[in-house]
Formats: sequence, structure tokens, C-alpha cells
Amino acid sequence: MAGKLSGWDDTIVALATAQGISAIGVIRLSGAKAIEIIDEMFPSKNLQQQASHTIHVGLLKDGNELLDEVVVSIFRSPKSYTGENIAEISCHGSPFIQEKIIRAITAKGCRMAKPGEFTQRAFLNGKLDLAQAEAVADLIASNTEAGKDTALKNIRGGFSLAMQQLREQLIGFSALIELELDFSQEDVAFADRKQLNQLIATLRSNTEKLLSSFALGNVIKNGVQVAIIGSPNAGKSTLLNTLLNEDRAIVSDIAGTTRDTIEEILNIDGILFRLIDTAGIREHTHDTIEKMGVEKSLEKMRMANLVVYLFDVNEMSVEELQTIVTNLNKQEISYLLVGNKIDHNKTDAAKFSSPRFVSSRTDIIFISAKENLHIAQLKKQLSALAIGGELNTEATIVTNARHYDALKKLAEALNDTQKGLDENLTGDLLALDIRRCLHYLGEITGEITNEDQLDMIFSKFCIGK
Ligand SMILES: Nc1nc2c(ncn2[C@@H]2O[C@H](COP(=O)(O)OP(=O)(O)OP(=O)(O)O)[C@@H](O)[C@H]2O)c(=O)[nH]1
Ligand SMILES: [Mg+2]
Repeated sequence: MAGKLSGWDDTIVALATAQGISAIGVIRLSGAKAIEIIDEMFPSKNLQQQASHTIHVGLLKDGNELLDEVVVSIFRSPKSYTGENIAEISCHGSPFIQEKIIRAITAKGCRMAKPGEFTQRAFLNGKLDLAQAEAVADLIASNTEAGKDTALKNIRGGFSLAMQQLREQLIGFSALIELELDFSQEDVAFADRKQLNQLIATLRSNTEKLLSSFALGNVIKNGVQVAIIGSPNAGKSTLLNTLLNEDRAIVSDIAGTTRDTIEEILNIDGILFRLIDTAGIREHTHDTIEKMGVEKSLEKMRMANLVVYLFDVNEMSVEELQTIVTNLNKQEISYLLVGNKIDHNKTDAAKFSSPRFVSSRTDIIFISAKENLHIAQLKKQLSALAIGGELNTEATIVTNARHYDALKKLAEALNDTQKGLDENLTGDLLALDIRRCLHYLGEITGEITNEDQLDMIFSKFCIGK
């Protein structure tokens, strides 16, 4: 869908850097008149006569009023981010100055840009496909190494390439069907059918791979919610503090210390974990506030991606732990069992390795939250559970819910195609299913879109991007 939509001939402006005081602020203009407008405000040089990709220092004026001393970069169409003329003014980072400059620019007929409008223009001008454009928003929002790597790979077209390959295979597939139609009267369809079956099997497995990468993509993009659950005094708040390396939560030997939930972010090997310390769960409390805290803990437990079930090895009996494990299993919660206070071990942690317990397929990590024992091992286990092995950002990973939905529909259409093949449907009916497949692929890369959908996608961007 390259090429301009009507009404895109106006020039837009926005502050590209964050609001607030900073060393420099960047104001960005894109559109046919971008360079002309700044030229009018830049008396020391004729910017319109300057080459593309050059920078110029000078005073910026609004009529006779001096606004700032600035650096202007110019990029001429089509070799720019948006594909249009772009001027970028680096001015002093005072919100007052920036506002004055933007006001002067809009007075010259430039319009304030909508969120994501620069990137939207880049898409409409064929500079990026839709999946690449969406990765720009992911990159801006990324706050971990893994998130950055995945987004950057997708901006450079990693995900788009995977889509393109699927598409080419599909087009090859539909060509084979046509071929089969041509030859059907001559009764040579069987050889082709085998090939078609193979091709669709490859397509299905590639689509499935991409679909299953979404769980990891989600972890990379949004992090993992980990609720620390357990009885009062198990050491949950101590564990939170130790993991964070700071005194975040109040710790005391009074059971029921934590009343409300506390959430903090921990980065382990490039993955964000949203740790939630909760109120210790006990059934027979008469304290109203504590009761409310316990309710909240249970809710957090149900909502979390992963539960760290923490218990005091000196207090917990094997039978009690068995019951807890049975309950956790019944609720289909992903959990990790962590035995705490091994430094204080008067009883024997070995009791938990009784054959009866081992047979319940549950490993326990034994730690001391207070003495920082085996915390590294716990972190390693958390990260392994979250990403299921080594994190490989070289692989194509689906991080976008919209892409995931389209891939799911693609998988359905592929299944229908397979069924059609199995039931010996005629080529023209198969061709319909293939067209559906191509449609969903096109939705991802933006070959098939409508304006509302585009507006919705780009409205999630920041202003100035
Ligand atoms: N010996 C020892 N004591 C610990 C350890 N971890 C926690 N404690 C102590 O256990 C008591 C309770 O710790 P907290 O971290 O407040 O326990 P909690 O699970 O958050 O308790 P609630 O908030 O009441 O549910 C405190 O006195 C801690 O110092 C440990 O590894 N070893
Ligand atoms: Mg606590």
C-alpha cells in the first residue's frame, strides 16, 4: 500500500523529544513545505538551496523576534524517515522556547502532528511495512535488552521477512493448484497433490512456530508477573528485599506484617519480572484489614503468570505441603516451590525429598532469603521458567497481539485448506481458502488495511514519532 493517500500534502510539526526541561529539544517537521517554512525563519542561510542530509547552525527568528540559536538538519524527499521533506530543529531544551518555536511554525501553515503520524506517513510512503512500523513503537517503549533486540530486529524487517516467506510459499501453493486444475483433465493430479500436501504442512508448521513464539514475545514485551505467596512470616517480604537488593518492604517477626500488595520490577537477564509481595495467607484471621489483604493475595495469585510459593522449612510439614501442591495443581497455576530459612534449620529440609514427595514431580529450591543463600539459583530458575531455556533474540518472535490474531486466523484458513485437500475439494474451492490465507498475511504487513485500522495502530505511538 505504498503511495500517498489524498489529504497528506500538508506539513506537520511536533516536539520529538520528551516534554520538560532538558539540554536540547528536537522539533520535527515533515511535508512538502517543511524546509521552506524553516527557511523563512532562518535568516543566516538559504536552506532551500542546501543539499539533503546537511546541518546548519544559525539564529531562528519569528519576524523580528529572536527565538533561539539552533541547529537545523534537513532531509529531502524521498530519502528521509517519512519519505517527505523533513526539517529537524535542535533547540535549547526549555519548554518555553520550544512552545514559542512550534507556535511560530504553526502560524506559517504547519499543522500539529497526531501521535505516530510521522511513522504513519513513512508507512504510507512505502518506507516501512506495517509490522516494521509497529516495531518502532515497541522499540520506543522497550526497557530491557531483550525487548530492544527484538524490536530492532523487527524494524529491520525480521518479522516482515518471515511473513514474506510464508506469503511466497502460499503464492507458490496457489500456483500449483492452478497447475493442477490445468492438468486435471489429463489425470495427472496425484503427483501435484502430494506436493501440495507437503507445502501446506510446511506452512502450517511455520505458522505454528510463529504462534508459539508469542508467549515468549509477550514475556519480552510485557514482562512476567510473579506473585510471592505463602503463610505469614514465611519470609516473603524478606525475599522481595533480597531479590531487589534494597529494603523495599517492611519485615518483622509479627505474622501479618504485609497488609497490602507491593509491586516492584526486577530485571533478570534482560527479562522484566514484576514481583508482587503479598499478605501472608492464613485462614483464621479476625483482623478485617488482614482479611482484605489475604483476599487481594489470592486474587494476585490467580492473575500472576507465575507463583513463587514460599514456605518456612522449619514450620512446614510434608503433609501440609502436599495439600498445598495438590491445590496449586488443581487451580492450574504455574508455580515454583521455595523453601526458606535453611540457615535456621533445626528440623531437616531433607524431609521434603521423601519418595512420596519427589513422586509429585515438584522440585523445591531451598534458600535463605535473609542470608542470601541460593538466591542466584532461584533467579536462574525464574528466568528459565519465563523464557523456557536460552533467550534467542535472533529467532523470529511475535510480540504484537494484532499479528498474533492474524496468524491465528491464518492457521485456521490453512487448516481448512488442508481439510479441503484431504476431502479432495476441487481446485477452485481450495483457491478460496488460499485467498483467505493470503488476506491474513496481508493484514500483518499492511498490504490489506483500512484507514480506521491504521488510525488505531498509529494512535498508540507517541507524538513526534
Ligand atoms: N533465619 C531466617 N529468618 C528469616 C529468613 N527470611 C525471613 N526471616 C525472618 O522471618 C520473619 C518474617 O519475615 P517477613 O519477610 O516479614 O515475612 P512475610 O512472609 O513477609 O510475613 P507477612 O508479611 O507477615 O506475611 C522476619 O523476622 C525475618 O527476619 C531467613 O532466610 N532466615
Ligand atoms: Mg510481608
